[in-house]
Amino acid sequence: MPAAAAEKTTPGLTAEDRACYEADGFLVFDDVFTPAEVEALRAVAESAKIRAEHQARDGYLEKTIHLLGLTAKDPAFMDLAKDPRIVERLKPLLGPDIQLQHSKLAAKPAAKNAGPFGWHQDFCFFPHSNYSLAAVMVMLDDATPDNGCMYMVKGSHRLGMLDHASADGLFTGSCAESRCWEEDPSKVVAITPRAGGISIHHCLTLHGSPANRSGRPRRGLVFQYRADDAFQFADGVWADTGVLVCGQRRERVRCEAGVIRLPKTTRYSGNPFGDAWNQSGALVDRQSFLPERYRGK
Ligand SMILES: O=C(O)CCC(=O)C(=O)O
Repeated sequence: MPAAAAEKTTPGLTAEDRACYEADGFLVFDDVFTPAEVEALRAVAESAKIRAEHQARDGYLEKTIHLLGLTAKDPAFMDLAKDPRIVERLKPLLGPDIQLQHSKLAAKPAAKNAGPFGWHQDFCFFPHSNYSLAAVMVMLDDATPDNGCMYMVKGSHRLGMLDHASADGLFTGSCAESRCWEEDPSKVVAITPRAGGISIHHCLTLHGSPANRSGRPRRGLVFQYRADDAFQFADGVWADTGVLVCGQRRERVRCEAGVIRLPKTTRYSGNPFGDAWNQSGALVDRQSFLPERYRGK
């Protein structure tokens, strides 16, 4: 559907949706995209170029692979990142000015019992000056407990940043505070949108996904969004980091995050805290930030 037509008919969130997000830290919607749209997205995800990149990754048959910079790989993914059916649902949560922080294909392999992904809070990977960040997963396959759907801990977005460090202080990517999902199993919810459905979760919502027991792949397209006034403190920037999906750049930073532990990793050569100080990736025209008379100098 052309973006302008969709915008007229696309709902945002109801008051009930907003109350649920506030209380639980996540939302699930089925039938956001039609079967034909899902089919078209699957075809792109299965294209020779993306398949080759996926298969070039170490352990792709056993591990969940996250192929980052997805919107730069095909315009269909950039269109999806900006689709009003997603963006209108985000505006009540993040405000009118929204950027992409990253995008990825999240592919859990078909091999039996492959690809468990540990409990974590997204924000701890890429801390920002405020918590106005939310991730959207668009399912290309039905998400089920059998194929390693995500699980989320209700209300965990109100726990603040949890410990994700090893004893010697390196960021591990997995939460070390198991009481948060073990203490009260009634708070642990399977997130099961069908293909074409989406989930939206807060950047502090504790989540993870177990191994795939189904023998079939489980693929989702993940878009991490941030409010324009959220300033990134650590981790990488990808080609599409900082791409504006709606509204404007206000060139303001809102600080509410308090004390933040920076994730120190060995992933980046030279800088243990990543290259976030750039704030934007190669797709963003940095000249556009400057007044006209300084551009091209
Ligand atoms: O692909 C998965 O199952 C996990 C995805 C996830 O947790 C994330 O992207 O933060």
